Amino acid sequence: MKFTVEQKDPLSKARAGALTTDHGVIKTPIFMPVGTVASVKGVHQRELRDDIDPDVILGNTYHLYLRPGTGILEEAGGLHKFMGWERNILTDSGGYQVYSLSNNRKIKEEGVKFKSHIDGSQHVFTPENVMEIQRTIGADIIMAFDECTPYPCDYNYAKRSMHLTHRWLDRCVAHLDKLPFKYGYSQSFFPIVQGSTFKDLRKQSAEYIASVEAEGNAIGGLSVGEPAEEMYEMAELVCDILPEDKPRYLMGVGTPINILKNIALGVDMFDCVMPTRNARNGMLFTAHGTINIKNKKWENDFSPIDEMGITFVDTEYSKAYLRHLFVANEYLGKQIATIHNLGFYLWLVRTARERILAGDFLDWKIKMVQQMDKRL
Ligand code: PRF
Repeated sequence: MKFTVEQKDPLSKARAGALTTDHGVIKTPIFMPVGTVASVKGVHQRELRDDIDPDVILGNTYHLYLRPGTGILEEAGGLHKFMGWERNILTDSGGYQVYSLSNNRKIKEEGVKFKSHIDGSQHVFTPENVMEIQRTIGADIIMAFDECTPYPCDYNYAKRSMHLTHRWLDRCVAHLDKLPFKYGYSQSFFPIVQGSTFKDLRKQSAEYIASVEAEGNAIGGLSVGEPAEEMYEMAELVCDILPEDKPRYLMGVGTPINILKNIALGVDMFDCVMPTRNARNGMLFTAHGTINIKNKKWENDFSPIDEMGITFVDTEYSKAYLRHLFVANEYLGKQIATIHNLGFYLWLVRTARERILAGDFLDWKIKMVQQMDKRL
C-alpha cells in the first residue's frame, strides 16, 4: 500500500491524499459505505459502482465469520469474488460488533467469548484467530482486534481496556507475521487508538499506536454516546500525534457535519451505517438539511428528491412518489433513499477533497455545516 498526501489545507488540518492498494486508488478524504454481510443493504453492486462510485466499501468480520463463514469465503476465493466487488474492501475486526451485537460476551486476556446473535452458538475471538479470519475474508485493509471502550466509563476501566487493546495489538502483529496473504494480493493492517474521553489515555494510546509504524492508523471508541465536542477534542489530539504520512481512519463516524469537522482536524477515512440505516427509516441527508420523507408535508410535493443530487434517483423521482413508497412500505422506497443518501455522502467527501485541492476548504466547510444543520 502506498499513501501520498497531495495537498494540505492552509487554514485547517485537512488533507487530500491518495491511498493505492492492489485493488486500486482510494482518494481521500473518503467515506466507506457499510456492507456488513457482503451487501451494502438495498444497493446492487452495479449501482454502487456506477452511480455512487466509492473507491472502497466496508465489511464486518463478526458477521462474515458467523455467516456465510470462512469456509465458503475461502472456497469463493475471498470476499471480492464472492460478492462481485472488484474495488477495495476494508474489514472491521469484530472489536466493536462483538460488544454491540453478541450475547453473553466475556472479555478475558486471551480474547472474547460470545454467543452468536443469529443462533446463540458459542464462539471465541482472539487477536490471533481474528487475523486468520481477516486473511481468509481477504479485504485490502484489515483492522486490529480491540476493545471499543464503552461510554461512559470510569478512568480505571478505560485505562485497563486501553492496555488490553495494546497487548492484543502486539499479538495481532506477531501473528500476522506468520500468516501469508491468501489470494495473490496484499493486505494492509491498521491498529486502533482507544482511551475513551481521557486526554492522557488518548495521548498514550496514540503514541503507542504510532510506534507500531503500521501502514495506516485508526481512531476507535468515539461516537459511542459522548458529546460531539468531546469527540472532536479527542480526534484532534490523536490526529496531532499520529504520523502525517499515514492515513487516519475515524471508525463509525458519523453525520455529514461530524465528517466535515473531523476532516478539518486531519481525518482521512470514515465509515458509518447512518446513510444506509437512516435511509431505510425514511431519513434523507441533503446539502440543505435532513428530510423525513414520511412526513405529510411531502405528500403532494412533486419536485425532485434532490435537485442538486448526483445520482439518477435524485432527479428521476419526486418527493411525493418516494413518500408514497414509504407509506405503502414498498422495498423500492428503501432502495431509492439508500442510493440518494450514499450518493450525498460520497458527493460530500469528494467535494471536500476538491475544496482542499483548491485551497478554500475551510470557508466551504463553515458554510456547509451551517447549511446542513436543519430539518426541512
Ligand atoms: N473499534 C472497532 N470498530 C469500531 C469502533 C471501535 O472502537 C467504533 C467506535 N465508533 C466503530 N467501529 N474495531
